[in-house]
Amino acid sequence: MIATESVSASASASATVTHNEVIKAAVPTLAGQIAATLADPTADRFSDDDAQFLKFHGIYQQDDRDLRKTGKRYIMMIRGRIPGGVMTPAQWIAFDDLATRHGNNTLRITTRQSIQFHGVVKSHLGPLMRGIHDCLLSTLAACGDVNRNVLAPPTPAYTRARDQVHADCVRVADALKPRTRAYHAIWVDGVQLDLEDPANKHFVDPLYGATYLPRKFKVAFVIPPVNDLDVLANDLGFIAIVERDQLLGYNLCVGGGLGRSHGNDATYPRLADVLGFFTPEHLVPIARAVLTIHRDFGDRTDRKHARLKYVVQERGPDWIRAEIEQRAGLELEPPRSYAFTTTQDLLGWHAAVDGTWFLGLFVENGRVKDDAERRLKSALRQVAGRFSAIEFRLTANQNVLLARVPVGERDAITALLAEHGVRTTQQASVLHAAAMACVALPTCGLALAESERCLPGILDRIERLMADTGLAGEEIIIRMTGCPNGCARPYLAEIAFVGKAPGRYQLWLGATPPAPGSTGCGRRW
Ligand code: SRM
Ligand code: SF4
Repeated sequence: MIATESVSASASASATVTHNEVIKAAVPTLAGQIAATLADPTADRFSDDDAQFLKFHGIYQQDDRDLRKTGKRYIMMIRGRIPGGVMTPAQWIAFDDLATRHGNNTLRITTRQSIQFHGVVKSHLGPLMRGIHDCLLSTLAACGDVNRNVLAPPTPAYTRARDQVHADCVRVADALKPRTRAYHAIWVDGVQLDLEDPANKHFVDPLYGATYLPRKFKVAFVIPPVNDLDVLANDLGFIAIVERDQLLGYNLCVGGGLGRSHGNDATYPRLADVLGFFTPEHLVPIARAVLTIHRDFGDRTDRKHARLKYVVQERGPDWIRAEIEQRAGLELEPPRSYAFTTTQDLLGWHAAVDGTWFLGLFVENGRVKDDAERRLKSALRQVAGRFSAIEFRLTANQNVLLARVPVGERDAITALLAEHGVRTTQQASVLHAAAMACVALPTCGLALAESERCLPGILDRIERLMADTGLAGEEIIIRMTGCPNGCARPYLAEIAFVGKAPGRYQLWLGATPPAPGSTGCGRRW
């Protein structure tokens, strides 16, 4: 473990910075001893410091909590970096194969349009990471104190404006990517980073500096009236203002975030402030400005108080607006009007404006797997193999859209899915279709209670209650998390269950759709 004293002089002016700050300052390449441990067949885990560096590479060291009574069995979770959630069929096949060969035979679509592998033991980590690289995707910066996967509207309309918003999402994701060469050295070349090379020896990231951000940073793009990714829950949000298929620019939103801790009222969910409007050419300078404000003003002494939302809350929207304007070299215009009408995905078959079709497929809590009756994993694998010109689009509601489907191939896809027990109409009741649960047990080290594994049964019970009270078929957005960190965005649901202890949950009620004048987050009861 890196000793705090040995690096404190270079770490920071303050002696009270967290250990994460100390190790980042000591190893700005983020290489640590990862390659050495990876090559050591006797080691079943990485050191605690390397586990922190691994996050920047998109990897979490976990243990199977169902097995804890008989000792710790170390496993890894690996999260993809997939801006806007768009994958080719070839990439889907590669991910499917990697999950089968190296993971727990499931793919987990996340609330940020990505895919997670679970249950990967250390000896399988190298081949899995290499496989992701070989299919032209990456996991760099999927976790860690950096910008995370950038969200974009999944609905495939293929209009000029929508394509531009998607391209902007990719542009921002690239601009905010960390530049360390350690990722390539370890996972692609399979070697320890060469620290004799001056470029590595004296490496400091040009955007992030030596100590990266105080905490994670999240960016999302949305196109009203659909807010299918909860844009105001992000550190930085861009609300596209589109008129007659022309992207006029974006309303800039800053300071959202949902994480909190039980019994610590200094931590709270917060919706972003809508600060102003700007035209598209300012996009990257603005994104960099907001990120560097977090870098320079975020709290590096307390990781529970380190998100940008606390800087915005404590210094106020006028301060942050002025700081952004100064850093990006522009004056924001007043926000343009917009309205959100839904947060939900379009399930079933729909026509896109370019004449192609897309199919929204319900994935219960994002878990792509084969059950006895519904063999979704095999079905999607077959679709990807047979229809190589289509597109896979992951949604932030944990579903998948099959897009760019020529009209002539619709029926063949419907039939292939049906063979695997996957319906394209009436896929789920309205309650199940609108709900989300985070991963929680058995993999999440922070879970205090079940979530993904128990929400479906709870929804069934609520549905029976609703039928008894004459409310059958009403859409109510219900979300559940195994702890207060908020990974399934519970504080933005109409009803939320937030785990406190095994079998015990806080009840949060009444979030309203994020919109100007809305009260936003739900309230605890
Ligand atoms: Fe999350 C930590 C899963 C979206 C707030 N989140 C975790 C970890 C990595 C647990 C850990 O640190 O050891 C979870 C891994 C569980 C597992 O076994 O897979 C985890 N978070 C997830 C995912 C997979 C939930 C899901 O069911 O889909 C989502 C992955 C998104 C992605 O692809 O990047 C996920 N996490 C979110 C969101 C929702 C969002 O971003 O829209 C939030 C709330 C928004 C926010 O960031 O404020 C969220 N996750 C957290 C937090 C609280 C951060 C905070 O500010 O306090 C933690 C805890 C932490 O970072 O220390 C956390
Ligand atoms: Fe784990 Fe808590 Fe996130 Fe659920 S909300 S995945 S329990 S950190």
